Amino acid sequence: MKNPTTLGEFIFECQAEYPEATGALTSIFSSLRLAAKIVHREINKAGLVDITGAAGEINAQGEAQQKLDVFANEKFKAALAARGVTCGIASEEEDHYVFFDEGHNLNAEYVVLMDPLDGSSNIDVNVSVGTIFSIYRRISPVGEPVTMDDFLQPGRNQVAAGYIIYGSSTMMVYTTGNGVNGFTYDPSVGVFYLSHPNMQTPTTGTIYSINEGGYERFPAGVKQYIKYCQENDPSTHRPYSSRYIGSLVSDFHRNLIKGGIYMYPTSTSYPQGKLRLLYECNPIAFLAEQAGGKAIAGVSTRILDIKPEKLHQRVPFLVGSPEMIDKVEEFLRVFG
Ligand code: AHM
Ligand code: MG
Repeated sequence: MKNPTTLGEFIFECQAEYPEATGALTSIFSSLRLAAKIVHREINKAGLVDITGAAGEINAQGEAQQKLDVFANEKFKAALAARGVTCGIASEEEDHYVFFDEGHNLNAEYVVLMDPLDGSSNIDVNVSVGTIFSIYRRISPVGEPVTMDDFLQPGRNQVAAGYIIYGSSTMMVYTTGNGVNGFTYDPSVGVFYLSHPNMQTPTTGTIYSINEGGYERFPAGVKQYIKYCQENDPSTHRPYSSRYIGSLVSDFHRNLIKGGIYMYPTSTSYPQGKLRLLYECNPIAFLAEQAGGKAIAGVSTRILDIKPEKLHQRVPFLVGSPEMIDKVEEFLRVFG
């Protein structure tokens, strides 16, 4: 590739199209980019823990080793606080939201919600994990402490959202509501390059992703849809392939590119669903829709229209190629 566009250049060019932009969002992306590089480095040496010491142990330098999800939380939080453009964050790793009350952050307009390291149980076995983020404009007055209402906004209010996938390559994929773009990290130069411009998901696909071990506990409509996926019908390319990594970012990323459906429905084990609305489902739903896909919690329930009631709220989550979401919705409508 000749003169590849870097993530920094891309954001700068996008900002230039909006003369009224303050550059605050650009700074937030710089923070996320920096923390992503640090987490990338740390994840890539995770396999050495048996040599250098596991989480909770003291390493050769006499420092306590942190668990990687805690480490990622601290790095993203610190990077966001340092730029003075974020007034508060909410994170899967924090029970309550965190108010940044120092310096310019007091007058900042944005809040960031994140899952700093989703799927972290996969790290021990060298499987891809991800960071998920979601950015909103605050609704409380600038200069005052953030309030819970700043974080409990419906997903359709998101200004930007994205994820970092720490996979065979590390990538950042994000949207600001104007399409989805993906950037691949070159660790030798420490730069993300635009590798997947204007990502569009296929209107249908041949992959379904669900933890099928829970089959007996799923709603009837989901069970019937799984059976539909498994039926033999060459004219609709069935049976589909079952692919489930157990790492939302990785499962979604694959389906986004290849076409497919990801489901984490309600079950008797998780009556509300397992995944978290604010920092897992909403950002992924925003990306899905921006790429031409759909994301629902159930019949006629668009994820981005749900009014959140609490920070760590769980919801059932079905996301993917639009025709596949329409099909599962039909089954839910008929069988419940
Ligand atoms: P986590 O936030 O505790 O890591 O859980 C979220 C993860 C998702 O990445 C993944 O899709 C799902 O949980 C897997 O759950 P399960 O093991 O029940 O299939
Ligand atoms: Mg998570």
